[in-house]
Amino acid sequence: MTEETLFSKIIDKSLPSDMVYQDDLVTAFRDINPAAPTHILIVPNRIIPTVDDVQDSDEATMGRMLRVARDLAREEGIAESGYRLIINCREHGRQEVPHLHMHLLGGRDLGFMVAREK
Ligand code: DGP
Repeated sequence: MTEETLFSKIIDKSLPSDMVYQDDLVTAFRDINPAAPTHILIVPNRIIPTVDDVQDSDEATMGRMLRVARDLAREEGIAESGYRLIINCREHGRQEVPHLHMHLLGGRDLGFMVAREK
């Protein structure tokens, strides 16, 4: 069995969060340290450590994450102005929590996608 993660405890509600959505495949909650007016994390209920660990059988879950992102962006009123979806992976991606998650960020101009090396 896969070990518990911070996010799996949020998913099973043993840790509190500002949860905005949950279904059979995914859960969404507000980031504890928001980087934009809207900053929501959309995570698979199944513990998948990184994008590199996604299985072919997770295809429906990956699609659900995008659909939920679209719906939440509309609910947050940022669909028209635009937003960014980010999934960090491992060390170079600066992934901090080893439970796959997609950041939904919006509500302001987010600047360039990646800081360029000087
Ligand atoms: P990443 O660097 O992609 O692994 O992003 C991890 C995000 O998780 C980071 O933006 C902060 C957020 N986070 C960490 N701990 C908690 C927590 O306990 N609750 C919530 N809601 N968010 C958390």
